[in-house]
Amino acid sequence: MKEKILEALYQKKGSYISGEELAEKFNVSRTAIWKQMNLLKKSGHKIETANKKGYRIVASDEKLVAVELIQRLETKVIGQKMICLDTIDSTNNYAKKIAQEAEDGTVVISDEQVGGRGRLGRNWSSPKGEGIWMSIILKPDIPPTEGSKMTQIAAAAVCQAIRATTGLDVLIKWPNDIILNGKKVCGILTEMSGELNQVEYIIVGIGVNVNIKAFPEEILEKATSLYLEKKQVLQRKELILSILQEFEKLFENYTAGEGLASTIEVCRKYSAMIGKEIRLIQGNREESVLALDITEDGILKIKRENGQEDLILSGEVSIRGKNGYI
Ligand code: BTX
Repeated sequence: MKEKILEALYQKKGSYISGEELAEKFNVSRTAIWKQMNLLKKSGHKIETANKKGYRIVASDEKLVAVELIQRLETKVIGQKMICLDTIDSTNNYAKKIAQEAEDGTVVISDEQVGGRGRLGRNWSSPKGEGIWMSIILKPDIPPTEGSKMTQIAAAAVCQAIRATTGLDVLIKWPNDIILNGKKVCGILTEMSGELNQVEYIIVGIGVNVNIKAFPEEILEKATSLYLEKKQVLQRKELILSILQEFEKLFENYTAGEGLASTIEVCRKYSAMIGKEIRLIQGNREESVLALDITEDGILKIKRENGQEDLILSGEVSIRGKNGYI
């Protein structure tokens, strides 16, 4: 009931809807509507009441609301089912719990993560209301060996979305980071479940530091936010919509049999590494190599100091810039 009323309010796009109309629509009393409005207000929705006019919703960026986002989202599948949470350990964990029953393309977003995860058990700082902490559940008909390509698709999508909505010159640090002025502004964590030759589901976790004002001491040197670089508070909703729309376009190209061509075009164009000397860390071996290219399959091609060329799969290595993070 609450969700349905919320949907009706958002459909009015900020205009008033009377208590009477709502009561009729849902076949309940006006008092019942009034009670539901109070519950909605209590859970953080801004609803204005005016005599004779009724109720209207005041959309704000502070509250991420699934029905509002879905109404504005221009996609066919990605995000058409969406869950917005106030707080959670990790949206990837939540997505995993619901993945088997969830529809393909379901998106889980949380205002805050208290156990946000990076790769290899690392932490991902996810303060309340200041970032986009979301996971996309995918159920593509592909073998698990293709899974890491979803990271490339997500990286290209986030890179294009940030560029389009903010004008900031973000770059992609292969395989899973988006960087801005040499610091990490977004990280991607792709996880998978399946059998040897068939994926059951893939979860693409995306964390974007949007309006973070200050970072914890231990990541101060390597982390930044869009706010800190742009010196302006940005609308998370706009960026969420743009990321999901870009993701769907690139993902559709991939599933339509085009391979990763359009994704790799973006990854190459906005690469933070191609043509640069980087530090390649494999286990406890560390060496300086030249990043040559990203292949059509999303694999990094490098040249070692002895002239030997090699292909590096994501997940095998850590990469640092010659003098620091990148
Ligand atoms: P990663 O392993 O490449 O990066 C993790 C490292 O990044 C940490 O060890 C820390 O040094 C640094 N770090 C931690 N928090 C931040 C931050 N907010 N900004 C910049 N640097 C940071 C990257 O892993 C993958 C991150 C994915 C996060 C998303 S959020 C939604 C989804 N749910 C979830 O639990 N994870 C994903």
